[in-house]
Amino acid sequence: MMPHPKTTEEMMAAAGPIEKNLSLSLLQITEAAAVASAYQVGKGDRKYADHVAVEAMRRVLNHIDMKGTIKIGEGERDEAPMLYIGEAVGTGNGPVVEIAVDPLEGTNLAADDINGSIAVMSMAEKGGIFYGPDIYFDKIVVGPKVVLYEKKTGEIINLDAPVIQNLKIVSKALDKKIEDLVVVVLDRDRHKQIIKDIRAAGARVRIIPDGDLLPGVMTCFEDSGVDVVMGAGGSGEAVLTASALKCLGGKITGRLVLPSVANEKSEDEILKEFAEKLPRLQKMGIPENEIDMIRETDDLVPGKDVIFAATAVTDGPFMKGTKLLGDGDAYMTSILTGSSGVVRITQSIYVKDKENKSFSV
Ligand code: VTB
Ligand code: MG
Ligand code: MG
Repeated sequence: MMPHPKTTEEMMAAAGPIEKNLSLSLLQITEAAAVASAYQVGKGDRKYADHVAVEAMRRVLNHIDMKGTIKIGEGERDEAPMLYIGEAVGTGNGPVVEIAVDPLEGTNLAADDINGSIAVMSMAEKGGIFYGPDIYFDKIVVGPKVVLYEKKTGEIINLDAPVIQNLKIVSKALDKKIEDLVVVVLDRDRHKQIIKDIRAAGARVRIIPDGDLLPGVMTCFEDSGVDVVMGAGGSGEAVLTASALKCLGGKITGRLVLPSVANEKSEDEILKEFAEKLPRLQKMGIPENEIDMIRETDDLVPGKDVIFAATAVTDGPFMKGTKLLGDGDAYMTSILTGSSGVVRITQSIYVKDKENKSFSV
């Protein structure tokens, strides 16, 4: 017998305490960062755009009643102005919450006013977010239909398999010709081979300058125009992608790689970096023999009560960029989702002077 479909009430009831109590706070955090960086869009200073996003996030975070810890993000040392890995955030009263963050994902995109930059964060309960360094993560991201197909057939997406084999699985799972599949890949020298392989398999490649996190989320939306994301990006971005996938039913599979390996450096450089990074990795609970193990959605985000929010800074897929309406007023769209399965694409308008302002969206 078919399982009885869930009612909306049942879905709401399925939300854990973090989703129930902190979803709106999470949205406010990404919105605050997006507004702050919106003032810097097109100004060519990516570092400053990043800086204001970090500061805005920290200000809002520290008003929230929770015992939060940044588990993965950017900047590993305790030097302001980053939200550094290991930083304690929140008032210190309330639930224990683990956080993955990228205050401004796509700093270049924001600085040059190119589509796709977002302010993004995810949260989960204790032990719910992968604790790891800000290095690279080589990956394949696919949507829920592929996960279902894997379960039915036992044919599994595998990072070490030939590209064509993985694309054949996606093609069958989505019931699309390989020729019609769109694979998003970051425009980096390290991806020259994979781009060739995808094209040789007959699929299309969408090469993007930065920001392969949101395309990963898009794999979960039918007709979003993105079927797969492949290639190495930041590990923080991978955990954030995994948080969204966990809520939406998609899958990420991949492994951590050191920057020198990802960017094809000399043997000496690789050894040097390895020696530098190893103690740091070990301190985070990643022994040498586990650095390059395959990690999937549940390894990156073991949490059950997971929430994810991204607010568009510049225009992007299913979201309009943050618009500044004058006098500090702003209009923005976000995606907010949680483990219960509820997905919200929200619009927010911040109107500071209600009497003197007429506004449109
Ligand atoms: C990717 C991309 C990001 O960093 O994670 C990339 O999705 C990886 O770093 O938008 P490299 O630029 O060194 O390749 C970003 O471009 C910026 O965080
Ligand atoms: Mg980033
Ligand atoms: Mg960033």
